[in-house]
Amino acid sequence: MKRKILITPLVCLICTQFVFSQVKYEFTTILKEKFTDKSGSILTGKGVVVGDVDSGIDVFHPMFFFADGGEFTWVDVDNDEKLTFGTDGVDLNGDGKISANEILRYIEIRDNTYGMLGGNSKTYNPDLDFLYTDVNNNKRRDYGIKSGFKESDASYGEQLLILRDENKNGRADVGEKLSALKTSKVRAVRERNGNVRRRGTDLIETEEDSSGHGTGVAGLILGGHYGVQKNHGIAPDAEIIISSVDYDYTPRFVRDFPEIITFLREEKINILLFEDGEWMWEFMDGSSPEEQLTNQMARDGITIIGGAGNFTGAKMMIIDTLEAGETVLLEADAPSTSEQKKNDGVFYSILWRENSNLSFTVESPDKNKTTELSSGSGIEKSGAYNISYAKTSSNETNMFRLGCSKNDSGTVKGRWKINVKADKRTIIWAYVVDVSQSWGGTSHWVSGNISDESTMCFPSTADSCMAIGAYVVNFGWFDKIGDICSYSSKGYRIKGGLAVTLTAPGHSTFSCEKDNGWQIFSGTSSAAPHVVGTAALLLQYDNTLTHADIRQILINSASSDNFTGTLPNPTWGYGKLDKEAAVKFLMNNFKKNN
Ligand SMILES: [Ca+2]
Ligand SMILES: [Ca+2]
Ligand SMILES: [Ca+2]
Ligand SMILES: [Ca+2]
Repeated sequence: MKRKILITPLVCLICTQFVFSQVKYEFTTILKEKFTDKSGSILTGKGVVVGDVDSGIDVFHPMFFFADGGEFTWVDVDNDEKLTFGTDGVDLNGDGKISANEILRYIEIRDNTYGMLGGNSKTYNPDLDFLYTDVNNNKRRDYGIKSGFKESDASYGEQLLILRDENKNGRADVGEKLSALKTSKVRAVRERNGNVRRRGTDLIETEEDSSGHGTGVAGLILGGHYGVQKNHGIAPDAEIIISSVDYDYTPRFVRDFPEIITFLREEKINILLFEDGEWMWEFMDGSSPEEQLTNQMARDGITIIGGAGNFTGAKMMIIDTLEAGETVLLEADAPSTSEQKKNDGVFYSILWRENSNLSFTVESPDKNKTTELSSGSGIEKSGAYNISYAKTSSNETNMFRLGCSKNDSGTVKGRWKINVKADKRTIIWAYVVDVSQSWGGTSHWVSGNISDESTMCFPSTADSCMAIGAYVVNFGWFDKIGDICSYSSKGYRIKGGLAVTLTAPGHSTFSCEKDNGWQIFSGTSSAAPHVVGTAALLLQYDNTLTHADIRQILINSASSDNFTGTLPNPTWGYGKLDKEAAVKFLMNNFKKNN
């Protein structure tokens, strides 16, 4: 899958064409019980603002508008007691007549779930599809600036509506109500170039979601409408602000990370969600300015949550102990093409915490070697290759980093050998990645002590961040339902202490997809939004809850089973998210510390 966004590829599903429809699947974002806040309103995340570091969002998806445009009864113009598309209508202007611009049609929401949701029926399914008034009678829903709509237009296009299918028979019966969708749930988007789009000003002009990832994440948190359709996000009345990531070609892959986080802080969000995972050229010890800023935000009361990463099993990490005077050989293979991209760069970083001197020689695929490198920075020529290197340190962690390319923009294909020598006993953490920035380990270690012991990713390495692992629901490739996803990052932080705080449903869950679709959404990308949505419910109940309060509530209410074993542990953290138990714990047991 593209970049370091925390989703995993669907290759296995795509090539096998399973028929899923006969099985009943779990909607992991629907609470099994109804809860109300202190004033009697249902807990839907109302009043809570989530900030998400992500790929963007499809602001036109019907799941991202509040149903605040009024209630209407549809009019059975041809008197056949059925909702007849292109004939029947809705009297939006209340003049007692159905005018040409009030005729109803529906959008068939594309069901990209291999039949799991049972959509794509080519008939109107109120559980999944949306109604609209086909103002220009061209039989499709027009929307956006290009079709002449403005920021002030309800649902940013031809009027969207949802059916209140009161008798739950999957049809529009005479007398059943429609709710008009109006206001966007998206408060603002910081686009990839830093430009900010705001609801009420120019949100309608927001750039496309670059990969569709953020649309899936937002759908899990706050898509849809409580109690109306088959599926909706955990907190459908929350609002979201997206800070879109743009990726560079070399590490740090995320551009403008400080600005991305600062923007969300200034927007006064209640919850910050990291939907990006990095490992290259990071100290992984929480020392970066961005992680420090995150810690300050947590102290200021903002709840910080991130996907732990999909890094386990990727063969991109080595953990080894070198004795004094010992030399170890770390070997990596790089392909010429990496996820359809010419692989013209491979990167390494080696971290250690001891106050020891390490030296490195790098042998490029043409078997030329650098001199012994141990300090400073520069560029070494090694045959046809250029090897940039730097030794740096945070206050606590040492890093030796390498960036390797070939003359004349050639590929880095072949076997890379790094000899590491230590002057005293030293534990090293050694990472590799190539230009694909892929979870798939397209360039990966082939010798050395390849390890999955501690596979946590930045920026969930921040001290303040609740890092969320993913477990299997509905369908796993190789993993049992209920068990941890084999790729879910785990283990310990480099400073010690458990890396994973909690786990949540991550594979396979359902969310909306950009361009009017539904999709299967998987990865720690999917797990973290489940925790975010739950935190939004808690904050609606008590908006004085701090990051530490929410962490305590989630940990205390997390569940265990035969898969988790004794908790806490390095794979599961404090256990599986239990949404209902978390709300009950807050209502019945929680004592605020301050
Ligand atoms: Ca009719
Ligand atoms: Ca009318
Ligand atoms: Ca139209
Ligand atoms: Ca009905």
